[in-house]
Amino acid sequence: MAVARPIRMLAASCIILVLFLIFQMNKTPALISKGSSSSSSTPYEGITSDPLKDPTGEPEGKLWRVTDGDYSPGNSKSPRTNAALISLVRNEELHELIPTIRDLERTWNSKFNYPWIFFNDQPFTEEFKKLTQAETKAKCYYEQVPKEHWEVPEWIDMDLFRESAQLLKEKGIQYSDKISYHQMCRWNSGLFYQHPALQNYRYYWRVEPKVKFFCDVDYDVFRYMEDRNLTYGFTINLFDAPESIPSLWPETKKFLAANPTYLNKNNMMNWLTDDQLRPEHTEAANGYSTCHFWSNFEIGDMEFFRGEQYSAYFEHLDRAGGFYYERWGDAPVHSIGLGLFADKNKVHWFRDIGYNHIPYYNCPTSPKCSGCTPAKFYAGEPWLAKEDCRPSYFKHVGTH
Ligand SMILES: Nc1nc2c(ncn2[C@@H]2O[C@H](COP(=O)(O)OP(=O)(O)O)[C@@H](O)[C@H]2O)c(=O)[nH]1
Ligand SMILES: [Mg+2]
Repeated sequence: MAVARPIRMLAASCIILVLFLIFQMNKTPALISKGSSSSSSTPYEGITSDPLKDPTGEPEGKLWRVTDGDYSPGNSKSPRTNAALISLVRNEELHELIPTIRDLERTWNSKFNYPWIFFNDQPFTEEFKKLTQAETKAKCYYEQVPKEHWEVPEWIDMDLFRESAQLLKEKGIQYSDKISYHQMCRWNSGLFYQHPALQNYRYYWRVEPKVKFFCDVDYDVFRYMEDRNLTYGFTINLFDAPESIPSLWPETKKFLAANPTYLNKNNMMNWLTDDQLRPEHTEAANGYSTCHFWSNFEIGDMEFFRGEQYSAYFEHLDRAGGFYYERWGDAPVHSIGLGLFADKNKVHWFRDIGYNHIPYYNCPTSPKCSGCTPAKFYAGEPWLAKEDCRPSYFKHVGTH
């Protein structure tokens, strides 16, 4: 039986519409695009193109280069400032760490020779020490985390921890039942800068095994921080899983109510509480957008973390128990601390440092870079694109 023409047209239109929708769902989304808000049909107001598509050069102003002084390792009169490359790592990760050290030495540290300090809750093996030191002319130090910084605090109820961990696991929160992951997050949140081996250092650059660096950086990054009195530098800005931090923002609000003068007048509250880019995230995290500096890369001023505001904030969070009863990460904790107590003009996006920790990238368009695709933000499934919080950061804070 012949199908009437209008029906044929309708069927064809439906097929075209379905194909179009499938294409839209599968295509790689524009990095800086509309908000994923289902409740809002208005475009996300903010930056419309990924700044990494534009050519990236070196930052402006005076930069310290190898030609500005004698950066040989061990030269106490070098222009180096008091800073170190730091890495918390397990002995078993040695072979994932070596290529990372090699990358960072090749692109940067072989020029400036800042010391490396490795941290571990266990003693490092002789093999670990030998193979890491062999990758750099700079001095390497091997430090154990003090027991009292790593152990679960006495006020944590372990039965409650196990129960909560199980619930989080059922919600698909990775590592929620792995106690060492909670210990690591807590240490990175509020204890690393209290380690005796770091007491005489001001700046740190955090490095994790398996991360990659792609671009030659020809200036002393730590002097860059010092000369501009910067507090913190990052490469990637991401959303977090709200289920891992439901009470982090409510606890933060309690802390702020008790300490209203701690809030920096130039804070980043609008970024922390953005409810436009991913409203359902902000709602699920009880008012926090979950946007954070991805802390597997960070270059920071420990004076900020050791300062009155952040120290008191960490103390409050630590007592609240969320490092164990939930799975608070050091990334949201550092980020909220910075967003509230630091001056937003003292936080810097190191757009020129090509970086990858699986699965996200910071890959600038620059002849100094190789091995990554310029402006490609992630590798893997297309849904990863929506974890990008840079549009919100650029909108509320800027691209500096
Ligand atoms: N020494 C030590 N390092 C750890 C432990 N757990 C994690 N780390 C380190 O902490 C960092 C973050 O851990 P990782 O497994 O990469 O977490 P992810 O990046 O969130 O998947 C890495 O540098 C790890 O080497 C631990 O129990 N002991
Ligand atoms: Mg990692």
